[in-house]
Amino acid sequence: FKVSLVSTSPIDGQKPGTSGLRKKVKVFKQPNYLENFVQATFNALTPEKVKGATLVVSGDGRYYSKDAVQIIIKMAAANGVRRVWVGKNTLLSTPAVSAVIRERAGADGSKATGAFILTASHNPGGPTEDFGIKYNMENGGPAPESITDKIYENTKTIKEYPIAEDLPNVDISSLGVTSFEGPEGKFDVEVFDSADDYVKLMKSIFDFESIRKLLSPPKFTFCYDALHGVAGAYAHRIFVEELGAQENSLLNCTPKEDFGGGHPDPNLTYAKELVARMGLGKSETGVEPPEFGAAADGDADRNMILGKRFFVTPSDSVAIIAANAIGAIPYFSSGLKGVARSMPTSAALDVVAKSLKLKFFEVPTGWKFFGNLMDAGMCSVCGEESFGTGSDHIREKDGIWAVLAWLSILAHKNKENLDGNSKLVTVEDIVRQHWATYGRHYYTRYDYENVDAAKAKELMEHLVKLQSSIPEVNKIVKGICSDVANVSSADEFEYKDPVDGSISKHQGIRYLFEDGSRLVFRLSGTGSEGATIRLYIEQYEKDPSKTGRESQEALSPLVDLALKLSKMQEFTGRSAPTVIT
Ligand code: VG1
Ligand code: CO
Repeated sequence: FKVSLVSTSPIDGQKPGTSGLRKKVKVFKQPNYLENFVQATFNALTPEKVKGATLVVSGDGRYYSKDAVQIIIKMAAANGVRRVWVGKNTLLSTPAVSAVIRERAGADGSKATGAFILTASHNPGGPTEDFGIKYNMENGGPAPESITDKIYENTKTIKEYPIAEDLPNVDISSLGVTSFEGPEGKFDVEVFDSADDYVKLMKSIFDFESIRKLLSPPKFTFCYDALHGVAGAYAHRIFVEELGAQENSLLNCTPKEDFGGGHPDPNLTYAKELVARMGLGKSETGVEPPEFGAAADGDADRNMILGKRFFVTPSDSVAIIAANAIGAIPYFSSGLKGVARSMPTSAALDVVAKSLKLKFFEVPTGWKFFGNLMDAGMCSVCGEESFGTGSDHIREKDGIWAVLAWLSILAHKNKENLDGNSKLVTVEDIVRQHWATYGRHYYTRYDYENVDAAKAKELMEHLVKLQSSIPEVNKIVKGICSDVANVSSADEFEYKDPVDGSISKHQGIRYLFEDGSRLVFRLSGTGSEGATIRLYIEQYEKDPSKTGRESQEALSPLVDLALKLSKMQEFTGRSAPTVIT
């Protein structure tokens, strides 16, 4: 192939957010839009990460991925990349990409040094919906802010990019290597199985035999909903072939470019079919719900865990996994190096860390902050309130890993109960037992999506201004509601990375109360249009006789306070949030 230089000019708005660049497909389809971002990324990397390097390019298979992968292949070739690895049909979950970077070796021993992940995660897909792209580094984790800042700077000055225009499109639907000869030598594109490396890794972490026993009929029943995302490319292999689950326990497990028209976000609002099956819908289906249910988002890094007629709050999920990991999961048999959560995630994990005397870290929202801790051997298990849970087996959150972690805990607790008439320990039993031991963190998140960006900014500025006088805040608080505790401090969260000393400012507005309750306000960094305001509300209850309340009811005084304190309706014109989780 030949290399041609195409001249281009900067395009506004290519700043990577919490997890890469996410825009409407029609924005990505503008001339040079994708190309500029890809070249800005190549230019932000050190030369040895490009020239002669091996790169992974794949994602959740959403609409436009098949075009994007061919463009990136042609640009990689022109930039002197030696090999591009593509999952069959461009399918690789985000955790699988991380695993492939860390674990996979080519026939000649070659290893990947980075990846372009093509996904907009839980955002809908299709011609009128979202596409996205992000870059992951040699450790398998998202590029740190130092790199994403450089990428953004490069998008503002870009003048040209090289591309191998005459390189034929590669058939990404069949496995194998296609070799080309360019001005700088050989260039290979290898299409490989999307699941092999990931399945191998999962088998090295968990005791598949004990989970298989749990899943064998008739006692324990199971259900998994991939919401037509890329998790479907793994679910059949892992749950049915390896672990013996019934075929009909899989819902929406065929990956689709538009996620079947749905919103591939695993929560009680969007995972409707699973919610109904688990007995959490508005009306009962008449069929006894399974003991365990779970769902994933588009790129399979998120998870929702459900028991029979029971929802597990993600902040509790990571705390429960941390509290039970050591006996139940072989990977952790020698202990946990430490645990971490994102700032808005509830403090349920903090209580476990304290009681088990584990190192503990609180980081800004977004998985990239956990990676440094893990690379330094300081953290084994971590999680976010946004249905993200994971461990140091890779450098991304991992939806299927979380399901296998829960199944391992259930298998461990039910070792003696699978035969005969003894009662099973259920998901609900495990959660209630956890609350009895550690206390309960009532938790909810309100999202106001697609709010006018200027108004959202004003609301945030109003909340920051209020923070300058705590006595003034408490006067307002008492005027709104007399039975909440006093605000003890308020700030904007700032994080100093304990490994590299880098500082991230303005990571969310916090109001902290004397009884441990918290209100947190942030603007989303993953939307593609307007602004999304996230409001996180948390209240700690230590008294075991009071941990069984309905969460929205328990939190209603704090919710009311948060809405009035922030003047939510006044600024946004919204009387209710778009989604409550
Ligand atoms: C959201 C979540 C955050 C998560 C991020 C990426 O970010 O709040 O916890 O890490 O999405 O997840 P934001 O900035 O919109 O609040 V995913 O599954 O979209 O890669
Ligand atoms: Co995701």
